[in-house]
Amino acid sequence: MNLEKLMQQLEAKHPGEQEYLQAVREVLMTIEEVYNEHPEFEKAKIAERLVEPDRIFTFKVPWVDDRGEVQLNIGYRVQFNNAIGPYKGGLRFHPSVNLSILKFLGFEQIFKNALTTLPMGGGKGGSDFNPRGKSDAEVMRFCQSFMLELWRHIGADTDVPAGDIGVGGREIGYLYGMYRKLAQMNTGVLTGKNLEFGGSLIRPEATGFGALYFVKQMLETAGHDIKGKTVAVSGFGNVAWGAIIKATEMGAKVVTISGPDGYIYDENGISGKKIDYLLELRATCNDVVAPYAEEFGAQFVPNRKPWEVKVDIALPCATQNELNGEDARNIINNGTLCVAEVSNMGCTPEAIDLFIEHKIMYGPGKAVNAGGVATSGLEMTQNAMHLSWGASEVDNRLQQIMSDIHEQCVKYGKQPDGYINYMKGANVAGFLKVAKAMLAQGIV
Ligand code: 2IT
Repeated sequence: MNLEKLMQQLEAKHPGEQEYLQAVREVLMTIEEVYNEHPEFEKAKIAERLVEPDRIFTFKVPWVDDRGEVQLNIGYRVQFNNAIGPYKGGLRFHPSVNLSILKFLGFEQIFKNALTTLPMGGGKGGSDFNPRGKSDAEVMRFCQSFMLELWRHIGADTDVPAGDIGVGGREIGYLYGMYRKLAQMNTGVLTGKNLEFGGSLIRPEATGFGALYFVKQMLETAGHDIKGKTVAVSGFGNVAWGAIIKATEMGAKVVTISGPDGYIYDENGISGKKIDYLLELRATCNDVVAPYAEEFGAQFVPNRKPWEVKVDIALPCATQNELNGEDARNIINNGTLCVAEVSNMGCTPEAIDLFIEHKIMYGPGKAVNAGGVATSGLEMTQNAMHLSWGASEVDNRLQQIMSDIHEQCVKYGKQPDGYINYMKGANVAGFLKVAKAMLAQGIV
């Protein structure tokens, strides 16, 4: 593989798509060695075929707001790779959404889904719709208009969307209602559904729970116990919520959350009804964390990120590239043991290089946060069987899956000096599964 040449070609075809090019470079860099040991990969141009999405749909989403004014957004679905199963991945509704972001997320999803051990390909979609300040009725009309286009391209055995930033149970409900009406079918075409119409227990908690199962194993592998450790979390949405619940249950103390307005430092720990309060904050749709400080007498630090707080474990739970080189230097100086991305591509390449250079445990999003999509996979399984499992059945499977992912990372990421490069391990394990599937299925 000629990495630089491949990147140049990709850059020429997709100019300025920074997040997408960043995600591709990271994967190619870490798989280069194993790729070159398999001449059959080069011969079948696996790398070139893997970095290009199978197809992309973009569509207009017109809707009417509460004042009767017509609004327009753009909708997207990127179907990236379905060599090992139907396209699978979330929908993101956020004003920052563009093709670069959705292609990076779709690309990451291929390897993440491969790691889950379940048969799911990679896809992602969404819209530049901004849910901030919107009423329920506006969100419903937007979701209905969005599905009016999307429904043609998805299906329980072809492409199964779910939630991501800005898309939770409420949005999935509206999307599902419109799909059911248009397709005249009740199927597992979306995951993250409410329990009454085919959703799975534990799915709302799964991303955060899975992340903590993974972090616990990272720590144990290095001879540490999670009990009594302090944790910095960024974000305050669904992913942060699940992570805080499980970290607290495991005996760790979470001392921060954050929003676009700044971060909260709560030295007493975010537990009990403070965790429930996060759901209330989210439900206001104002996208701020400052009210937490007034409610519980904690410290609010405006316009700053939580990575300056001295903790044992750092968990980015907000969005891509939220932790940069400067943050990484703070984290290293503070003697932090472990950084695990619960958000997708939470750390910049500079931050990751610093962690690896300083031998700090670093878990990449595609391994750490895979419990979310894995439990979506379990929701698909239950839908296909027309039954539902109890919470412990789902949770046990989730724990087993996270443990399998950890094992794959160690297998392919352990260095001769004993340091585990989880980024390399996750990328190589995910890649090998997909590459072998592509190879076996010919040039298609
Ligand atoms: O980034 C992710 O893995 C998700 N947003 C969840 C995707 C899914 O299909 O459950």
